[in-house]
Amino acid sequence: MVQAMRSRPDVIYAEPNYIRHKLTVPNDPRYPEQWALHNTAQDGGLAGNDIKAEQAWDKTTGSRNIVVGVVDEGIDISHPDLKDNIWTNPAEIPNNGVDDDGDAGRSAALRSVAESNSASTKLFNEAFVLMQYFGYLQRNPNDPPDTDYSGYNFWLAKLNQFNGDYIAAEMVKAFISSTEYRQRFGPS
Ligand SMILES: [Ca+2]
Ligand SMILES: [Ca+2]
Repeated sequence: MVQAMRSRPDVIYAEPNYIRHKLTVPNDPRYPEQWALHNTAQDGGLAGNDIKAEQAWDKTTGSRNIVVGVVDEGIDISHPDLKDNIWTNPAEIPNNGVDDDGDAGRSAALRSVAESNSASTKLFNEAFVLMQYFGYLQRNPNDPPDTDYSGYNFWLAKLNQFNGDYIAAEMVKAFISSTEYRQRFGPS
């Protein structure tokens, strides 16, 4: 048909009227509920307000050569959408009591750093002082009156000096009796 049309002298060009279908949409029965991936206003939102996943899947659905690490509390490795795609360590034979790939030393070292007292004290102290600013003063530590983190750094140094003992460092007391706190929340 197209050939016949093309061979006519009065036709400049002829193209088939291609019918295109989306091929790369998940077969998950609950996929239509995923408005964040493809928003058809199914949840009362604005159609098209989504991350354009289908347009991206039309270009690529990824590669098995790319391994994505997800830090989470757990994953259902028997989930039908995941079970064929979960990475397993080909060099490690599970449950044989042997460290086949010889990485036990490295993971033990990482674990001891992560669980060390000094690492957790350091993180605790930083988080605690931030909590003082966000929680008690309800401000960004870099907002006035300290435009250069000097207040935050002062309290962090103090808490470090007391090895994280915020009671001995009288931190909560100092914060709730501070002028800034009183101005915001009245006398304590
Ligand atoms: Ca093993
Ligand atoms: Ca191992």
